[in-house]
Amino acid sequence: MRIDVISIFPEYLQPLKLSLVGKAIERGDVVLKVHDLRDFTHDRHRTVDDTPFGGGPGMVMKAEPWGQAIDAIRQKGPTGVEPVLVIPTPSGRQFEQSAASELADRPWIIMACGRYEGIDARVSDFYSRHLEVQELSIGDYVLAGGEVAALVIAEATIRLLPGVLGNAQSAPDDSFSPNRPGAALEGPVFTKPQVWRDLSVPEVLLSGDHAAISAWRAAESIRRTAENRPDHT
Ligand code: JEK
Repeated sequence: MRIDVISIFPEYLQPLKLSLVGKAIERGDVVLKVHDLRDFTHDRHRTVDDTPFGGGPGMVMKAEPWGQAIDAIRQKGPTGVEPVLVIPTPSGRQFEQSAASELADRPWIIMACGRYEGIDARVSDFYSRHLEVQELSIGDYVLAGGEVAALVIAEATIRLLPGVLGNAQSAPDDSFSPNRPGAALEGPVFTKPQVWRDLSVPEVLLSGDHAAISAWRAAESIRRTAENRPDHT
Protein backbone atom coordinates (compact mmCIF):
# COMPACT_ATOMS: atom_id res chain seq x y z
CA MET A 1 0.00 0.00 0.00
CA ARG A 2 1.13 3.53 -0.77
CA ILE A 3 0.14 6.50 1.44
CA ASP A 4 0.88 10.13 0.54
CA VAL A 5 0.19 12.70 3.27
CA ILE A 6 0.08 16.42 2.53
CA SER A 7 0.45 18.88 5.41
CA ILE A 8 2.00 22.22 6.32
CA PHE A 9 3.47 20.34 9.33
CA PRO A 10 5.09 17.25 7.79
CA GLU A 11 6.96 16.56 11.08
CA TYR A 12 3.57 15.83 12.65
CA LEU A 13 3.51 12.53 10.77
CA GLN A 14 6.84 11.34 12.21
CA PRO A 15 5.17 8.97 14.72
CA LEU A 16 4.27 6.73 11.77
CA LYS A 17 7.95 5.81 11.60
CA LEU A 18 7.68 4.09 15.00
CA SER A 19 6.48 0.73 16.20
CA LEU A 20 4.25 -1.56 14.18
CA VAL A 21 3.54 0.97 11.44
CA GLY A 22 7.23 1.93 11.22
CA LYS A 23 8.14 -1.73 10.80
CA ALA A 24 5.55 -2.11 8.04
CA ILE A 25 7.25 0.80 6.27
CA GLU A 26 10.72 -0.71 6.81
CA ARG A 27 9.54 -4.00 5.31
CA GLY A 28 8.09 -2.15 2.33
CA ASP A 29 4.53 -3.28 3.08
CA VAL A 30 3.70 0.43 3.23
CA VAL A 31 5.33 3.19 1.21
CA LEU A 32 4.75 6.43 3.11
CA LYS A 33 5.51 9.80 1.55
CA VAL A 34 4.90 13.00 3.50
CA HIS A 35 4.72 16.24 1.50
CA ASP A 36 4.97 19.86 2.64
CA LEU A 37 2.03 21.76 1.13
CA ARG A 38 4.15 24.92 1.00
CA ASP A 39 6.42 23.27 -1.56
CA PHE A 40 3.48 23.56 -3.97
CA THR A 41 3.06 27.34 -3.59
CA HIS A 42 4.63 29.81 -6.02
CA ASP A 43 4.67 33.10 -4.10
CA ARG A 44 7.49 34.51 -1.99
CA HIS A 45 5.62 33.95 1.27
CA ARG A 46 4.55 30.40 0.40
CA THR A 47 0.96 31.40 1.22
CA VAL A 48 -1.52 28.60 1.94
CA ASP A 49 -4.40 30.52 3.55
CA ASP A 50 -6.70 33.47 2.97
CA THR A 51 -9.77 35.11 4.48
CA PRO A 52 -13.14 33.33 4.12
CA PHE A 53 -15.65 34.51 1.53
CA GLY A 54 -18.85 35.54 3.29
CA GLY A 55 -16.89 36.61 6.36
CA GLY A 56 -16.45 34.83 9.66
CA PRO A 57 -13.57 33.98 11.97
CA GLY A 58 -10.20 32.56 11.02
CA MET A 59 -8.58 31.68 7.73
CA VAL A 60 -9.30 29.09 5.04
CA MET A 61 -6.76 27.04 3.10
CA LYS A 62 -6.52 28.15 -0.51
CA ALA A 63 -7.51 25.63 -3.18
CA GLU A 64 -4.57 26.39 -5.47
CA PRO A 65 -1.69 24.81 -3.48
CA TRP A 66 -3.86 21.75 -2.80
CA GLY A 67 -4.59 21.36 -6.51
CA GLN A 68 -0.89 21.68 -7.34
CA ALA A 69 0.09 19.16 -4.67
CA ILE A 70 -2.56 16.56 -5.45
CA ASP A 71 -2.03 16.81 -9.22
CA ALA A 72 1.76 16.43 -8.81
CA ILE A 73 1.41 13.44 -6.48
CA ARG A 74 -1.10 11.74 -8.80
CA GLN A 75 1.22 12.27 -11.77
CA LYS A 76 4.25 10.84 -10.01
CA GLY A 77 2.37 7.95 -8.44
CA PRO A 78 1.91 4.40 -9.70
CA THR A 79 0.26 4.06 -13.11
CA GLY A 80 -2.99 2.17 -13.53
CA VAL A 81 -4.17 2.67 -9.94
CA GLU A 82 -6.34 5.52 -8.73
CA PRO A 83 -5.82 6.84 -5.21
CA VAL A 84 -8.60 7.42 -2.72
CA LEU A 85 -8.41 10.97 -1.38
CA VAL A 86 -9.03 11.11 2.38
CA ILE A 87 -9.79 14.53 3.85
CA PRO A 88 -10.04 14.62 7.65
CA THR A 89 -12.60 17.23 8.69
CA PRO A 90 -14.84 17.79 11.74
CA SER A 91 -17.81 17.70 9.36
CA GLY A 92 -16.89 14.34 7.81
CA ARG A 93 -18.50 10.93 8.12
CA GLN A 94 -17.53 9.17 11.37
CA PHE A 95 -14.36 7.08 10.84
CA GLU A 96 -15.11 3.54 12.06
CA GLN A 97 -13.46 0.13 11.94
CA SER A 98 -15.44 -0.65 8.78
CA ALA A 99 -13.88 2.36 7.04
CA ALA A 100 -10.40 1.24 8.13
CA SER A 101 -11.11 -2.22 6.65
CA GLU A 102 -12.16 -0.70 3.36
CA LEU A 103 -9.12 1.59 3.20
CA ALA A 104 -6.87 -1.40 3.93
CA ASP A 105 -8.03 -2.91 0.63
CA ARG A 106 -6.94 0.14 -1.37
CA PRO A 107 -3.52 0.25 -3.06
CA TRP A 108 -3.09 4.01 -2.67
CA ILE A 109 -4.36 6.65 -0.24
CA ILE A 110 -3.71 10.39 -0.41
CA MET A 111 -4.46 12.22 2.85
CA ALA A 112 -5.01 15.98 2.81
CA CYS A 113 -4.40 17.48 6.26
CA GLY A 114 -5.92 20.92 6.61
CA ARG A 115 -5.33 23.57 9.27
CA TYR A 116 -7.07 26.84 10.20
CA GLU A 117 -10.83 26.59 9.45
CA GLY A 118 -10.25 23.89 6.84
CA ILE A 119 -9.69 23.60 3.08
CA ASP A 120 -11.63 25.51 0.39
CA ALA A 121 -14.57 23.17 -0.35
CA ARG A 122 -13.84 23.20 -4.08
CA VAL A 123 -10.84 20.92 -3.53
CA SER A 124 -13.12 18.10 -2.37
CA ASP A 125 -15.71 18.97 -5.05
CA PHE A 126 -13.16 19.01 -7.86
CA TYR A 127 -11.43 15.72 -6.99
CA SER A 128 -14.80 14.02 -6.43
CA ARG A 129 -15.19 14.21 -10.22
CA HIS A 130 -11.94 12.26 -10.72
CA LEU A 131 -11.38 10.12 -7.62
CA GLU A 132 -13.14 8.59 -4.66
CA VAL A 133 -13.03 11.31 -2.01
CA GLN A 134 -13.76 10.45 1.64
CA GLU A 135 -14.30 13.29 4.09
CA LEU A 136 -13.86 11.64 7.49
CA SER A 137 -14.08 12.75 11.13
CA ILE A 138 -12.35 10.74 13.86
CA GLY A 139 -14.80 11.86 16.55
CA ASP A 140 -16.93 14.54 18.13
CA TYR A 141 -14.30 16.92 19.42
CA VAL A 142 -12.43 19.71 17.67
CA LEU A 143 -8.76 19.32 16.75
CA ALA A 144 -6.49 22.10 15.48
CA GLY A 145 -5.88 20.37 12.16
CA GLY A 146 -6.11 17.13 10.19
CA GLU A 147 -2.71 15.66 11.07
CA VAL A 148 -3.68 13.78 14.23
CA ALA A 149 -6.75 12.43 12.43
CA ALA A 150 -4.49 11.27 9.58
CA LEU A 151 -2.28 9.45 12.12
CA VAL A 152 -5.34 7.72 13.56
CA ILE A 153 -6.71 6.73 10.16
CA ALA A 154 -3.30 5.54 8.91
CA GLU A 155 -2.58 3.45 12.01
CA ALA A 156 -6.04 1.87 12.12
CA THR A 157 -5.69 1.01 8.42
CA ILE A 158 -2.08 -0.19 8.33
CA ARG A 159 -2.48 -2.60 11.27
CA LEU A 160 -5.05 -4.47 9.16
CA LEU A 161 -2.58 -5.17 6.34
CA PRO A 162 -1.53 -8.82 6.00
CA GLY A 163 1.60 -9.51 8.05
CA VAL A 164 1.56 -6.25 10.00
CA LEU A 165 0.29 -7.68 13.30
CA GLY A 166 2.76 -10.27 14.53
CA ASN A 167 0.52 -12.24 16.81
CA ALA A 168 -2.09 -14.86 16.02
CA GLN A 169 -5.05 -12.91 17.51
CA SER A 170 -4.58 -10.56 14.65
CA ALA A 171 -6.52 -8.15 12.52
CA PRO A 172 -9.01 -10.46 10.75
CA ASP A 173 -10.34 -11.35 14.20
CA ASP A 174 -11.34 -7.73 14.72
CA SER A 175 -14.49 -8.33 12.73
CA PHE A 176 -15.55 -10.79 15.43
CA SER A 177 -14.00 -8.80 18.22
CA PRO A 178 -15.95 -7.52 21.21
CA ASN A 179 -14.38 -4.13 20.41
CA ARG A 180 -16.16 -3.65 17.14
CA PRO A 181 -18.68 -0.82 17.27
CA GLY A 182 -22.11 -1.93 18.36
CA ALA A 183 -20.82 -4.92 20.30
CA ALA A 184 -19.84 -5.36 23.94
CA LEU A 185 -16.52 -3.94 25.11
CA GLU A 186 -13.59 -6.14 26.05
CA GLY A 187 -13.10 -7.07 29.70
CA PRO A 188 -10.00 -6.38 31.83
CA VAL A 189 -6.70 -8.16 31.24
CA PHE A 190 -3.99 -9.28 33.70
CA THR A 191 -0.46 -10.66 33.65
CA LYS A 192 2.20 -11.61 36.18
CA PRO A 193 2.77 -11.14 39.06
CA GLN A 194 -0.30 -12.80 40.55
CA VAL A 195 -0.33 -10.20 43.34
CA TRP A 196 0.71 -6.61 42.67
CA ARG A 197 0.69 -4.12 45.56
CA ASP A 198 -2.36 -5.39 47.43
CA LEU A 199 -4.25 -6.46 44.31
CA SER A 200 -4.74 -10.09 43.23
CA VAL A 201 -5.67 -11.38 39.80
CA PRO A 202 -9.29 -12.65 39.86
CA GLU A 203 -9.24 -16.25 41.11
CA VAL A 204 -11.23 -17.64 38.17
CA LEU A 205 -8.42 -16.72 35.72
CA LEU A 206 -6.06 -19.04 37.64
CA SER A 207 -8.58 -21.89 37.81
CA GLY A 208 -7.86 -23.51 34.46
CA ASP A 209 -11.64 -23.86 34.07
CA HIS A 210 -12.05 -22.51 30.52
CA ALA A 211 -15.84 -22.48 30.61
CA ALA A 212 -15.79 -20.52 33.88
CA ILE A 213 -13.19 -18.12 32.45
CA SER A 214 -15.30 -17.50 29.34
CA ALA A 215 -18.41 -16.91 31.44
CA TRP A 216 -16.54 -14.47 33.72
CA ARG A 217 -15.13 -12.57 30.73
CA ALA A 218 -18.57 -12.35 29.12
CA ALA A 219 -20.05 -10.97 32.35
CA GLU A 220 -17.24 -8.40 32.70
CA SER A 221 -17.74 -7.42 29.10
CA ILE A 222 -21.45 -6.78 29.63
CA ARG A 223 -20.82 -4.90 32.89
CA ARG A 224 -18.26 -2.60 31.23
CA THR A 225 -20.42 -1.96 28.23
CA ALA A 226 -23.36 -0.90 30.40
CA GLU A 227 -21.01 1.33 32.42
CA ASN A 228 -18.99 2.95 29.61
CA ARG A 229 -21.11 2.58 26.50
CA PRO A 230 -24.77 2.51 27.48
CA ASP A 231 -25.53 3.34 23.84
CA HIS A 232 -24.24 -0.17 22.94
CA THR A 233 -26.52 -2.08 25.32
C1 JEK B 1 -9.23 18.71 9.97
C2 JEK B 1 -8.62 22.25 10.34
C3 JEK B 1 -9.40 22.75 12.63
C4 JEK B 1 -11.28 23.78 13.88
C5 JEK B 1 -14.73 24.97 12.86
C6 JEK B 1 -15.79 22.95 13.63
C7 JEK B 1 -17.90 23.04 14.89
C8 JEK B 1 -16.81 25.08 13.99
C9 JEK B 1 -11.61 23.32 11.56
N1 JEK B 1 -12.61 14.78 14.62
C10 JEK B 1 -12.01 15.94 14.25
N2 JEK B 1 -12.00 17.05 14.97
N3 JEK B 1 -11.36 18.01 14.33
C11 JEK B 1 -10.91 17.54 13.15
C12 JEK B 1 -10.21 18.38 12.17
C13 JEK B 1 -10.01 19.73 12.47
C14 JEK B 1 -9.44 20.55 11.51
C15 JEK B 1 -9.05 20.07 10.27
C16 JEK B 1 -9.81 17.88 10.93
C17 JEK B 1 -8.54 21.16 9.54
N4 JEK B 1 -9.18 21.88 11.53
C18 JEK B 1 -10.81 23.29 12.67
C19 JEK B 1 -12.56 24.32 13.95
C20 JEK B 1 -13.37 24.36 12.82
N5 JEK B 1 -15.55 24.38 13.88
C21 JEK B 1 -16.61 22.30 14.71
C22 JEK B 1 -17.64 24.51 15.13
C23 JEK B 1 -12.90 23.86 11.63
C24 JEK B 1 -11.32 16.20 13.08
C25 JEK B 1 -11.12 15.20 12.08
N6 JEK B 1 -10.95 14.39 11.30
